[in-house]
Amino acid sequence: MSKDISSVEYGLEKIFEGAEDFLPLLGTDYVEFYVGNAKQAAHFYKTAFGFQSYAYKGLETGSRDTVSYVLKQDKIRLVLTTPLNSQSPINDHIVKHGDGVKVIALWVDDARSAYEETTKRGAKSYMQPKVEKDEHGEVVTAGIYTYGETVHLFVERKNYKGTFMPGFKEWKSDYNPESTGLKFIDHMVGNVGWGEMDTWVKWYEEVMGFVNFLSFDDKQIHTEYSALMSKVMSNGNGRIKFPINEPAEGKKRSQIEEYLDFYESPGVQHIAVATDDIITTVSQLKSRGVEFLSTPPEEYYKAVPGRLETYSHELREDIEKLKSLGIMIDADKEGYLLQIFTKPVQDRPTLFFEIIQRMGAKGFGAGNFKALFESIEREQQLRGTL
Ligand code: TYF
Ligand code: FE
Repeated sequence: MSKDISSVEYGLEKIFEGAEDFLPLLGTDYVEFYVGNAKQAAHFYKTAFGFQSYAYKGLETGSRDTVSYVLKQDKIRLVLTTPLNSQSPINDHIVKHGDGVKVIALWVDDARSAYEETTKRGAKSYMQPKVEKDEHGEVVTAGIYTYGETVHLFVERKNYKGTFMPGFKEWKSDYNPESTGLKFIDHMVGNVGWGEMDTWVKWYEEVMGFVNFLSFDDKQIHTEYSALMSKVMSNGNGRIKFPINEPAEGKKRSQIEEYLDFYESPGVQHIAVATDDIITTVSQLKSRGVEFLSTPPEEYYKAVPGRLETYSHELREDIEKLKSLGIMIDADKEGYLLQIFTKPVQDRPTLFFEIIQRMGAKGFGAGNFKALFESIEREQQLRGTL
């Protein structure tokens, strides 16, 4: 039941009217990265992105095999994990994929039920329900595999009052760079292999009870050189949105193929984080050394006023300011959105971040796709991977 951008009915409540949601999700609980050096990665996310120290587990807390740093910014929690010896299976993940996202943790009221409902619909188990306790209460977690080696962990914390989870201690630091205004995770995108997109669309529909509420085919998403397809999956209350990309045939190697080659499997391509003041956020990120894709050309910005007029939306921000920062603008029936993309945040050209400010729009910036992909291709050109 995929819909075209121009005809889509965004009201998810309507799609779900009358239907029982067998997997009620309260939001994204956290995102866990497996990295080669969590201590240094934590410093990067604090210094460059404005995350705050939140929780820690490692040798000092009795964790002999792994160390994890939990960082927080408003509703966003990132966990950075590194193995402490060669025995940990996390090493294999890092050897194969480089640094990347292992866990997309979803906040639920009942982790046992989430595990049961999804595994009985065909999900491959990653971890059976596990109860962890300390003096602050208990957390129940359970996990299933999604694309590649990526995992969805269900986290039930309604009976927990401590910091993050049992096993972690509060992480107090004397070094506390200011927030950059990042608020919550808007969506997380997965890249899957040739011909696999519809398999995963079906998987999210059947196993997770999601709906495919937007689709972009290779006719909409292409440049002179490359193409891709994308379908957006959403849960019932619209809080969780997972677009899924698949490469498509083009004259040259698409960014999705480049990702698959370097991640050596399907995996998380980008994490989109929301701000309510993208000009301040992006100015801050840039001044702290976060690298963004190159600015769209002059003609791109010339076309923006017309795009907004089509839907009679008035741009509240100064377009010159947006242009000087390289922020892109797209509009749909409901409103407009502002977005910009970082370069990959590790040496392999795999994971990157998107900064997004929604001014009513519920789309994903389809009007920006061409400019964005051309910008990505300029990077691919430099890497010799186009
Ligand atoms: O999430 C999205 O759909 C937008 C656009 O490889 C996008 O952020 C789509 C595909 C892609 C990069 C960005
Ligand atoms: Fe996105």
